[in-house]
Amino acid sequence: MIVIWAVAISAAIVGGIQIMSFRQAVLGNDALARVQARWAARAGVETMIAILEYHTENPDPTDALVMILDLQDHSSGTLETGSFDIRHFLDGQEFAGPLDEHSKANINLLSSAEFLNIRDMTPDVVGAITDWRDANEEAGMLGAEKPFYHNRGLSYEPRNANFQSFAELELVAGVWPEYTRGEDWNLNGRIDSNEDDGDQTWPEDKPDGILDAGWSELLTAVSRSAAMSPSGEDRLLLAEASTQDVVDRTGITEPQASALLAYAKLPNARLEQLLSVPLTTLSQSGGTSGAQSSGGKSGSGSSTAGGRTGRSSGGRTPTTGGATQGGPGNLDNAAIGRVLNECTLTEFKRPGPGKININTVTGAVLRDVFDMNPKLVDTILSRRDAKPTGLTSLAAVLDIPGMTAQTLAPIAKNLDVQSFVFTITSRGRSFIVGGESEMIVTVDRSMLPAQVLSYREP
Ligand SMILES: [Ca+2]
Ligand SMILES: [Ca+2]
Ligand SMILES: [Ca+2]
Repeated sequence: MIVIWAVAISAAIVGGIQIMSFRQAVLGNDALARVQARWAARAGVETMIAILEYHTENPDPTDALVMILDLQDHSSGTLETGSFDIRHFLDGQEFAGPLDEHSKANINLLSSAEFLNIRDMTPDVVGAITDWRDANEEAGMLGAEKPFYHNRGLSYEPRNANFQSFAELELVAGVWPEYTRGEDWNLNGRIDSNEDDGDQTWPEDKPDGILDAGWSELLTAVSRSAAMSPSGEDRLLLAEASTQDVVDRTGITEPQASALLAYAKLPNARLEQLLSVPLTTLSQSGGTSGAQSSGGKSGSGSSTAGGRTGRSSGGRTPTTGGATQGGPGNLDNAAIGRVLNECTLTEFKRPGPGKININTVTGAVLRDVFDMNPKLVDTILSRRDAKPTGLTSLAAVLDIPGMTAQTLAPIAKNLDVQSFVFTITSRGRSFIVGGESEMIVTVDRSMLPAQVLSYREP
């Protein structure tokens, strides 16, 4: 009897231990899968950062796309225990690689008129955004400053400085997440299962395999300016440069360089003006505001053909009305491009809001923020995409048929040909079933080592 009992009890104990260790093994397996997935995602992030840093150290001013393509080519990878992939959605299309924040317009740079072009933006929301951003405490006609938020029992008030993140926009009076996020409810720039299943789960979405991410597709707060030019050097500050410095840096002639320096001394000089007004006209506008504005008008008012001839004949005989014999001669498009890329009028102190990269900007931004003609936008994008090296300067945009100096001039101050800040949304998977992990990391590559601006794991 005792023996039988002993056997029965031992059997029960062994059975119990077996169940327990099986459960622990499952738990251990889950934990292992999670750890492996997380490190796989991290491997993706590190790969992207290494590529961004490589191109900061080895810039190629003759190829505006080389870094973007390099990021794309390494956007997925396999490790011993898992894999990663990095993708993002923009303007109805999924792209491999990290998101270029410079493909969007920076909230901190847009004018009220540009904000109003965006769908679902109303004048009161634009007023509140402006008040949030400006340093003063005076509410605009339709705006909202501190008292507005206090009277509604909110525990926060406007920053009165630049937006630090896109999500901060949702704190502004009258802004709803439905507008800012659209279907991208977790703001990761990627389509998640709950964002593509209709109203089965929150949020409501159109289950069409396309991510419509509302304003977050158009706007960013984290693109940054940098001192770095496409050639990798700090931009040349014209206020402190000699004629020889300008010649060495841009390859323009000495008379052209001194004309450029003369123009740079004028109080309301802007380098983008070179895109629409010949250098001879600009440098001879003599600093009197009247002469300058008439110079601007005659430049941008002349027919496209006239303007183009004026520039492209540069270097030979100046044909512009005001040019005197032996004048500097106008710059051709390539020279204008080098001046815009390599020179600056303002000393770089710290990173401010970044410009849009014409090489990665989406059609949606050009159409819906800058109100550009959709046909022209299609032409710009198809021409750009057909160029294996992309657009290496803003002047190259002028070579696109249908693009005129008048169309480009008003938005040129927002445009550039390079990008510094990227958001890497890396999804890691373990080879053990069920292990998945995501990391969203925003990186600024304008300094070495690259700087991580934000990091989250949703
Ligand atoms: Ca304010
Ligand atoms: Ca998402
Ligand atoms: Ca849903």
